[in-house]
Amino acid sequence: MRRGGRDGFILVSVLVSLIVLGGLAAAVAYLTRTAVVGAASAREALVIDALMQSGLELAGYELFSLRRPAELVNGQRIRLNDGVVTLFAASEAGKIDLNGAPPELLAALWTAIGAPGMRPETFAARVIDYRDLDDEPSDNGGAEIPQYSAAGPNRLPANAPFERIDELQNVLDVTPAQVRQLRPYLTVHNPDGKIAVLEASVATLRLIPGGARLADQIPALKAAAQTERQNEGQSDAVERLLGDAAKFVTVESEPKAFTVRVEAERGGSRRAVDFVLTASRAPDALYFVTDRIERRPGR
Ligand SMILES: [Ca+2]
Repeated sequence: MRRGGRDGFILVSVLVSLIVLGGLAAAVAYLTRTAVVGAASAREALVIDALMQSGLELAGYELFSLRRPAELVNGQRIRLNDGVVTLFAASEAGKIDLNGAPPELLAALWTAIGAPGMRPETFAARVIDYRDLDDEPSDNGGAEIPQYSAAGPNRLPANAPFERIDELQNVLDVTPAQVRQLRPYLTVHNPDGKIAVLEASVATLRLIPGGARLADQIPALKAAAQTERQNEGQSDAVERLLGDAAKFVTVESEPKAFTVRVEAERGGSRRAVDFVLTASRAPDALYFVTDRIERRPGR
């Protein structure tokens, strides 16, 4: 009885040991498997990073060194050793700058998207009051600290330049949905505020006060001179089209800043990043990457 009890005790302790050992073995197996899976996904991430970097450097070389127009870089699909990279590029010089644009241009943009709830002049005044350093509300319904405070707690104008387009939704009575509509026309990387005619979309040219003729004729002019962008004849022809739009635009074609989206694919993995590339004045660099935003692949 005593002996049997003792055997029973031994058996129980062996059983406990086996369970513990079994548990340990399972844990070790799990950890090993996790480490293997982890190493594979770390390698995958490195390869995607390398594809991304190659795409970015290729786009930078084409835009700033070869000075290819953004529209020729846009849509390029390149097969590299280990995957595929797709490039999308748009010149920031062809967009309306939230910090540099004059009120007439901001008002024209608001009119173009047909946004309700605010007069175009009021939108322009509020954008300018949000970014200017002073606390004096502009005419036409501008807004500074008292108007923001009345709208709710923690509401204030930045009284500093916009750093991102998304910041526009902090401007009094501008909604996130309206920011989404405005976004394709806007930038914060064209600080002198003039729209580069040869870089702008037709939709942007069309909304510029007096820009309808430019919008109608620029596409044909660009197609004719696609390979000779520095061509004087083309510049003269564009100059003649400017008319009343002249105060809002420039014909200069010096590359300044671009948004480049690089989409990298390999196997089932995809990644997309928007980079902002800004021309550099440093002798050893053509451009700087001044912003980087992770995006969902596909657009
Ligand atoms: Ca202000």
